Amino acid sequence: MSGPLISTGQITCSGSRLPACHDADANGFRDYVSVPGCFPYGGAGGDCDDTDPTINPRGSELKPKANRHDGKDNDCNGTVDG
Ligand SMILES: [Ca+2]
Ligand SMILES: [Ca+2]
Repeated sequence: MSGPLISTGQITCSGSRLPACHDADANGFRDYVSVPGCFPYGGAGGDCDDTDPTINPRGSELKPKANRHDGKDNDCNGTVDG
C-alpha cells in the first residue's frame, strides 16, 4: 500500500502546508488519490473509496459476513471480496 509520502522535490514550501486530503464520506479516513501529495490532517489516510463510509483500511471483508460477497474492497487491500 502506498502511503502519504511527503514529497520534497515537487512541492515548494512557502510557508503553506500541504493540502489536506479529502474525507468526502466523513469516516475519518482521508483520500490520498484525489489530491496526490496531500496530508491527512486530523485523520488517518488511505481511504480507497471516499464515497462509502463503510470502506476504509480498517474495514473488514469478513465481518459482517455479507461483506465477503458485496463486490467491494471493504478493507482497501486491493482485493475485492478478499
Ligand atoms: Ca473517507
Ligand atoms: Ca479487500
